[in-house]
Amino acid sequence: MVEKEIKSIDAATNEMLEKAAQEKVRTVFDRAAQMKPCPIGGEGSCCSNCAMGPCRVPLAKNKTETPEEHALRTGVCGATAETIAARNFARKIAAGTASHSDHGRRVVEAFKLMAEGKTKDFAIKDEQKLLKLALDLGVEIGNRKNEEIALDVAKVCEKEFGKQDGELAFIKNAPVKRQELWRKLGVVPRGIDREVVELMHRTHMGVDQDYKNIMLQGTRAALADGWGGSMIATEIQDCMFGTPTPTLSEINLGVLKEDMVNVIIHGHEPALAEMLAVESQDPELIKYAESKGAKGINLAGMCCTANEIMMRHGVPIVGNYLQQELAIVTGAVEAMVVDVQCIMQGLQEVARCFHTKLITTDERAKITGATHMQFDEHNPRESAKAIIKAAVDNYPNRGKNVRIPNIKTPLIAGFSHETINYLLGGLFRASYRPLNDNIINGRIRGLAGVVGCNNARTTHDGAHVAMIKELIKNDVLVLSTGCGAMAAAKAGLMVPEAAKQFCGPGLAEICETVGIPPVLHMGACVDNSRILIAATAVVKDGGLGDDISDLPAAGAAPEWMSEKAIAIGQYFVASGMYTVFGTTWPTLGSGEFTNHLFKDMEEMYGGKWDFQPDPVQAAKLMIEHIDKKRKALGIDKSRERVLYDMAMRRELDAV
Ligand code: NFS
Repeated sequence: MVEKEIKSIDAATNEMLEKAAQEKVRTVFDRAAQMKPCPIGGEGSCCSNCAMGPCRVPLAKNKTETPEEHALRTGVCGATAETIAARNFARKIAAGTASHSDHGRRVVEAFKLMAEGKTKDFAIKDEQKLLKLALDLGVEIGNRKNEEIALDVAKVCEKEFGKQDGELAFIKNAPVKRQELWRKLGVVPRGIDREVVELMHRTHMGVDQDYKNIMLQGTRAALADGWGGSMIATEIQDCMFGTPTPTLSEINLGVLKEDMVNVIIHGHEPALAEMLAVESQDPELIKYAESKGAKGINLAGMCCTANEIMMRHGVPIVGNYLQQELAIVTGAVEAMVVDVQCIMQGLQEVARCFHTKLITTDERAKITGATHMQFDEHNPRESAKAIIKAAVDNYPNRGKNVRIPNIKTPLIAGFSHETINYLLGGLFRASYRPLNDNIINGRIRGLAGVVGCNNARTTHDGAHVAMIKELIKNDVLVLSTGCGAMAAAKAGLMVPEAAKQFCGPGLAEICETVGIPPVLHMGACVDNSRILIAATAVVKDGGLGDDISDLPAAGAAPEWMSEKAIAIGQYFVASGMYTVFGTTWPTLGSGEFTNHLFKDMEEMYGGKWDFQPDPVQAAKLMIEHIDKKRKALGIDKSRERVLYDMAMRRELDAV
């Protein structure tokens, strides 16, 4: 792990950290400084799966360990370092898959209520997408009403979770060659819940004790996330809330308003956020806010929920994962409304130091000390109204110590697969052709997905921004989601003007011609499924091989921290993508298992894991991989020609 020198590269974050220190408010940054990570757990060498342990099998200090010595280094039950590291890694995949998929399930439930007419506040916003989904899922369209079609779509999706055999429906969205490979290896998921349950079973004490076999099921569960739970979440959300299109908005703590009631929606599932976006505009509630002395109601988003409502409504983003407590430190937040995932318990302690009300809304995620206001999916509008009213009522309690950093950055987001298709090909000839052509001719060197969290063990946003800058400088078009996308946006990389300032000449030219930023914001973490779909669309458009593993493309999560990131990484790898993580690597306690992930996987899937905490070095590894793929495709020469053009152009510029 790289020792971090500064806490954040973001000025607004640093300003609020100073305020927190002055006011003696303890945040994640202080807790991280105080709590040293456990080195044995950190490398995946601690097994607490039974009560004979926890057993620790740290990496041998002695590099010349003999096989006999190695065999003696086991847990009480005899589990080897390999088994222990693989179990721990696989359990992260199970938890990550469960999180994304339980989110997907909730969305399907709301969609079903809508289709049955049991909730009047949601509707079908993207009819085209609904019909496409119906076709994909074998649901009859005919002359039926949209609601009838939607109900059948909901029922098919619902079954995907509990299916016991067969194959997940969206597996068919992958390139044919990839599907065949998965079938050959026996990793096609049957049902989402089944794969998670089986993985938990197989990693229980005394079950699967062959790391390669454990990882086959790990892969199956991860695929059930990327091509299952996450993809269902994205597709159904698009149907019900609209498929994102390019939207201009703003990001950073400076989007909070001193003279308004500030409501932050934080978490992941967009149903409540959608309603809050509508209700925060309600004239009666605004009047109510005015009666309390405020100028209005300012809704802003935090973490992945922020991505969801910003892409669909232009609602501004307050910040990413490591900024959640700092938003409260401004002293200007009346309510922090949370649902599930990436919500720090530390929020409640910070909220206690101010007037902020921390409101939990989901029965699956309560926080001791917080106020619980259950979100009722049958009556979403009423739930949203009640929450906003509670926030307004809290406005008069605001203290004197308000300071909002005067820092915010514009961004354009909303690059769904459909939007990219349209932007490149136009409404009637929507296609990825221009993208493929420009990859083939070398103006665009390749594609990179830079995604994932922030991590308090490394400089906030630092690795994301350094990596992305290195990539776009080298003509790699970046697709981004989650906290990574927010880091890029804050650094000014999500506006078309960034192309000229930060990109290599080939990528700059494309961005300027099409009018897009060099870093395309594709949404929240579940929307990594959009990256899979985009990669498949590139394959299908032709000229760049016949599988995702043939593409000059790579993935990365340079500041990862959550188990969801491991699930995402594993489905990227199993989909054929070279994937490099930063910060720390959780299997280093077993050289053999790490080798399995870093080497064997490439033979199996054409994609593999890698670990490189230095973000610029990691970007270089990604570029090396991209160049390797260009060479295999026989398009490396065209790239050389472009480089030659570049040199000529520089010479011309110098004259
Ligand atoms: Ni995804 Fe990481 Fe959380 Fe979103 Fe941010 S921390 S794995 S990016 S908010 S899920």
